Amino acid sequence: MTQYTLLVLSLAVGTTIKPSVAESKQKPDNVLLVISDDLTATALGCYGNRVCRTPNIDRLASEGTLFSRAYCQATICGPSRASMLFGYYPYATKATGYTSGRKEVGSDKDSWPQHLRKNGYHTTRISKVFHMGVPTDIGSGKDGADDPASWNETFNSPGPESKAPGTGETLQNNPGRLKKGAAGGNRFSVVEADGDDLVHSDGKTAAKAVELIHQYRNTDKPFFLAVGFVRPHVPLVAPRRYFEPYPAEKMMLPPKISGDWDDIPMNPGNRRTSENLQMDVEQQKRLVRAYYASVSFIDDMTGKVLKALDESGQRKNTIVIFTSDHGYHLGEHDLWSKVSIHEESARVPLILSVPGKPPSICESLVELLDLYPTISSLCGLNVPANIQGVDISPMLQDPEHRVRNAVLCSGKGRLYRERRWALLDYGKTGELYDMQKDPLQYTNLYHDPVHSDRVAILKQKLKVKLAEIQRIEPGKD
Ligand SMILES: [Ca+2]
Repeated sequence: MTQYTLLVLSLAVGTTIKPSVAESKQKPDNVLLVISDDLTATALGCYGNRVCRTPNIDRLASEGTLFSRAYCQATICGPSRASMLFGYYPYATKATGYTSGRKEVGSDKDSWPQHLRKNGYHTTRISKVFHMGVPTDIGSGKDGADDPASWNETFNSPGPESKAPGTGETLQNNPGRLKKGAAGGNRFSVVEADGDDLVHSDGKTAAKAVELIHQYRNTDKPFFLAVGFVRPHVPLVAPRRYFEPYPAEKMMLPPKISGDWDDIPMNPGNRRTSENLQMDVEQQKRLVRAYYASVSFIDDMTGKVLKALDESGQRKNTIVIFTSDHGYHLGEHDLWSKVSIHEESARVPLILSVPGKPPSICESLVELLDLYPTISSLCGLNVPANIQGVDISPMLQDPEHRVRNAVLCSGKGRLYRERRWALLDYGKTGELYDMQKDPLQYTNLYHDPVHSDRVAILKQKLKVKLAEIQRIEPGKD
């Protein structure tokens, strides 16, 4: 927990507590949701990364509450976003594919933005909030699996993705680097792009957000503005200047532990490895470099959006949320990408900056599902009784506050993660980690006789949890 201790110290020394919002305010707080795509918390400075440059997100964290144990409910885009936006575990909705979740949830339920919309908010989506295919829907500028009932207005941000002019390369399945240029599609391709931010989807998204934020200053309604960035989802395409701080030869890879794979069961979630992607160490370092460049790009775009909020005078009455739909592996256990339910893939960055609340770090277990009830509560709205998250707003005042003993995440398997123990359940086999002694998950205790009772207890708790949440409760209130 050293990185958190450092951040606590810097918070204690460097910041002051913001004054409370006046009780006589005319309208409820606005809500700005910034959601990145495939962004692992481990890439952010405020979560302890000392190489990747994320000054804007770090500043937001220093002004708000950083949740150090926040988890997604699915380690792939569509189901995670459907879960977060409709307030149900994927086990309840069966929304597990290319979907917004609307079809599975039904027309009588309100999404989170729709709930705000029905209560007087002007709701806006820019780019990928519900699921969109990257790069397919981004290249064509399509809506993806959107939910029109959620929004007053929507804007897409088409971008060239791997067709962007610049220096391209294909990192995966390219031994000997015989293929030149950036291959298209959903794969580890990189473009150090010529031109400025506005060439790209995320540059356009930030510019539209800035324009709207200034425009909303003069409106009577509060706004819910959802800003979706598509980086660092592959292809890793960003303006050239974002690559410059990251020479490939200086990139560090996670330690490669001899025999690390011997106690990890083979399952479909572990399918993207250095071995089957045929990436040598240099290619792995070039991937980390391009990922960091993509993260710095969306950090810069986040900074532009926050600056507009400041300059338009609306920061003091706007709730800001920064998060991602799931995490990502950058070579831990020689794994890459998502789908795995190991820590780096299941944990997400989550920062809430709420007017009147002091900066803090909260280590309580929280889920992305909790955002819907939490923001509803903070906006003074009722919390629909049928949704499955929990209001975590008391944590903003009291970081020791707890609402759950475990989080649940699905991928190829089920993660049941308590504060100390993480059970990765694959049915007949699994993994068990002591997250206090082994936070990087190197020693699987699942088959250790010393822990057989613990495995049985955790599996039983998981079974009870799954039984509790497997259906959508009727009604809205
Ligand atoms: Ca994603």
